[in-house]
Amino acid sequence: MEVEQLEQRLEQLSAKAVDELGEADQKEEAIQVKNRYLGRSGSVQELMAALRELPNEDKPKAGKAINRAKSTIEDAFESRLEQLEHQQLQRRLKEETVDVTLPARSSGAGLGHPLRQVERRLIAIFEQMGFQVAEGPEIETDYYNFEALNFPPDHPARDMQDTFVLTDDRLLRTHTSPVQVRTMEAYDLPIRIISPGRVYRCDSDLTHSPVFHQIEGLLVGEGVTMSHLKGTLTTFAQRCFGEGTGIRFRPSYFPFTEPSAEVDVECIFCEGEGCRVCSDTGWLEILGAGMVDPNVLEHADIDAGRYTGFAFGLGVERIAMLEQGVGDIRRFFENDQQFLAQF
Ligand code: FA5
Repeated sequence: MEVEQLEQRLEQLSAKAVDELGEADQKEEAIQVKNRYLGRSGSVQELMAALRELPNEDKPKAGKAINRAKSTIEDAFESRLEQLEHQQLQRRLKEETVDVTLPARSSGAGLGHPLRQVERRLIAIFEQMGFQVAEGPEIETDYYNFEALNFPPDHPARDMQDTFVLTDDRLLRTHTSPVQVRTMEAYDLPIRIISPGRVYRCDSDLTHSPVFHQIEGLLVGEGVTMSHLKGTLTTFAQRCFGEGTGIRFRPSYFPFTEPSAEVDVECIFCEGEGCRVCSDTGWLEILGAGMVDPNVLEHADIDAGRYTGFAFGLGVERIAMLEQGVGDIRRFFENDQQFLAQF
């Protein structure tokens, strides 16, 4: 090949490369075009072989022509890349335009869960009466959940609460009453505590949930009587449901209290007249209570001849359902935003 021919060929190649680069509309495509011309086995590189065969006096001229072709293609490549990047940026800016004049989207203020709201209010009422909050574990031993509360092994009273058993000795507590024993063991008398918390039972229908919340109350000291229990619960009912709300005690049975009672409040919907909610009785059951059984005091090494106490346990969901007119307890645990946003 003559040097002039080589020069001409290089001119053609670089003009073609510049055209092809101009048409590449992806960065990858432009890189491929560049490699096709300038890569190790690219078209320009191939002409190096022809250069070697030229007479020595023509080589500088041919060398210059090759360098010219290379830099033309390099420059075209660089400027195409710049263009493509600019185009891409423009496209993104267009797609991601933020209209700062639009009104802000409101995310809504967060609120406590309805059960938590009720629980906080109940706790506050008892705190105003001088009760302190105590806590206990949700995974309990058989001893604290049953035995120390005067449920002997194999006693039928254990069937009053369907228990989730974990191992021979561990279970999910079925009530907050184990905190009574734990507190009596840990603190000096007199004791005046409430213990709010989650409890578990194998139980599920409109008014029963496998996980629910109770608030336990315990007061132990000298000269504590049933009338103190009645006065405390009457004050609680009036602060919770309104002045003048009456309560009544119905005889009941719990292994850890003697005597025991179920406590009803006057129906807050019909004020005792009788309605659908209270099944025409005029009363709604809200808690279990009683005088701490001497056997329970003895389990905690308390002299039952000298000290007495009362205890009560209420269901938080039951009160929330009453106050908020919720007919199905399971609604509280479904985390349905529409349901929760009502409270
Ligand atoms: C008890 O759990 C006793 N520990 C209460 C107690 C404490 C009595 C201290 C005496 C002294 P009971 O099983 O009745 O008692 O439950 C108390 C309250 O928990 C019930 O009145 C009810 O409001 C609520 N409750 C019981 N089971 C469920 C359930 N599966 N779902 C929702 N609430 C429940």
